[in-house]
Amino acid sequence: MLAASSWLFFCFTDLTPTHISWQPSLNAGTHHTDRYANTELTVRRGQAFTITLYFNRPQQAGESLAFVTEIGPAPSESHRTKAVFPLSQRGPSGWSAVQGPSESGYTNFTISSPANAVIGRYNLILQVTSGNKIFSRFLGQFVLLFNPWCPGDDVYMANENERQEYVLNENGIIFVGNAKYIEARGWYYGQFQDHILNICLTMLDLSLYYRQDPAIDVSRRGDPKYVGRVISSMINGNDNDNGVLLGKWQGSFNSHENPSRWDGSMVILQKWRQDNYKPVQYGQCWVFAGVMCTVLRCLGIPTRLVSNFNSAHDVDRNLSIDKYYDSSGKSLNIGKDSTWDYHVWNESWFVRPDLGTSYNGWQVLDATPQEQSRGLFQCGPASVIAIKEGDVDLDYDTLFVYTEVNADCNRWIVYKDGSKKRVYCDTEIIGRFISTKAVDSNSRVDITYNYKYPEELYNHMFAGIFLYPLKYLVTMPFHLFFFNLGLHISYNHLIS
Ligand SMILES: *[C@@H]1O[C@H](CO)[C@@H](O)[C@H](O)[C@H]1NC(C)=O
Ligand SMILES: *[C@@H]1O[C@H](CO)[C@@H](O)[C@H](O)[C@H]1NC(C)=O
Ligand SMILES: *[C@@H]1O[C@H](CO)[C@@H](O)[C@H](O)[C@H]1NC(C)=O
Ligand SMILES: [Ca+2]
Ligand SMILES: [Ca+2]
Ligand SMILES: [Ca+2]
Repeated sequence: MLAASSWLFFCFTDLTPTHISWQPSLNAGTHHTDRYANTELTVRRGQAFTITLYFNRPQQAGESLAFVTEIGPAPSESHRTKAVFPLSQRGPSGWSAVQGPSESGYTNFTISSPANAVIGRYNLILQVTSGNKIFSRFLGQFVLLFNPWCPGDDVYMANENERQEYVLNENGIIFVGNAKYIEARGWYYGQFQDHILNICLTMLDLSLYYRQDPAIDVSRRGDPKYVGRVISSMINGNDNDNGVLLGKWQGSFNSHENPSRWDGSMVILQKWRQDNYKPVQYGQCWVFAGVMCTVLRCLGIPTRLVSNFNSAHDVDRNLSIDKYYDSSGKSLNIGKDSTWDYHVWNESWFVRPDLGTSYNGWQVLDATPQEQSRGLFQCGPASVIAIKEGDVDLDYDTLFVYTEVNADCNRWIVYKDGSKKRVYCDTEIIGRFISTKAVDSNSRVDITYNYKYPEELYNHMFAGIFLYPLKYLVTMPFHLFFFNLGLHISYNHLIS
């Protein structure tokens, strides 16, 4: 903003930019953002980009330049949502700018952001200091994204083929069906198509997290764990948060779309926007997952879909799917546990400084509204390594995902006097053929071993003790521990 007292003076003599070139093709190429449909500069954090400024006259001695970046409704240096950085000095903010040689009225500037910068849409401002006068000129807006190509970024992924697949591929395969017959379904993510980037940024601003405290919410958007959790709450319309999709699992869909008819995320996200951010009807797990994958890839977080067959939904969280029958074998409608033929979630790739380096790598984010977590329908990120090692008390929702892939299935007979007896326990049926699409091809890769040790190991008494979630032993009721370890008697003839 121009100081009022100096405007006349400014018009004729103050150094002022008359035109800016964002160098779109140069920057988009080096930042792997050339496929986004939006026209404003879109770059990734932790990497330099170049802009060109044309000035009304050459710079004179005694004049100095600085840039200012601002994001969110209340930018502040303490929240790292504002940075002021003079040329050629890397300040505490981690932002910096270097000036190139001037030539016929224009100058190139190379601007670098820190690898942990908040992502989203920034204002860029030029600050000119001349003697004791400072004035600012708004240059325009640019979008900053996560950067899997940058080793300092939490979402860094070392392998170029994996980055091409998990960040840049707009087409995917979702594995559905059941454990005996796995089918592949095509899915169009379309993360670079018209409006999608803006829709994803709007999604962040509609979340309950933002509405509660916009300044704090924006300040946390440099953290992929946080962004992933917010997005997982926003893919479902539960909790009245204007989320993208409402789920429906039975009955008729009336005039709304049958979840099996969708074949991509782009149409759903565009419909959500056209309907003024009213949840789109209807989704089921693979639709929730597909849309989430689009949003996360669009924001630059490497993400893939994972299908789990015979997926458990353990409502009371005691690691057991309990089904009840009367003495004649009729199924009784008690207990809320259930098993899905398959369930689909996302894995995103980032580090877990909050848990320790051994939990870095793939993280489960599940956007299907199954259970509330800390008051909202959201799930994850849960470290896949933590799930395999049984570190079920770690953030976020690790116990829930552990049971999805490794609960036991117990059947009970309930007698007339109300007493019940367990007649069947299957420790292997839950969590089979955990699948994802291969990098570079449409084939299925079985990643069950990422989530669990071979079932035989769990079933062997001694190996069972060794592998049993150590942390869980501390919090698990004593009787349940023995129940799970000692009583792995199968009554296979009862399998229907
Ligand atoms: C400014 O940058 C553009 C794009 O990289 C380049 O073509 C041009 O030569 C640069 N000009 C100067 C004076 O460095
Ligand atoms: C994947 O994550 C996104 C974002 O949280 C979510 O919308 C989507 O539903 C998830 N997909 C699955 C299968 O859980
Ligand atoms: C799990 O909890 C339910 C409900 O509290 C209970 O009926 C069931 O017996 C428990 N399962 C096991 C294996 O203890
Ligand atoms: Ca929601
Ligand atoms: Ca249970
Ligand atoms: Ca098991």
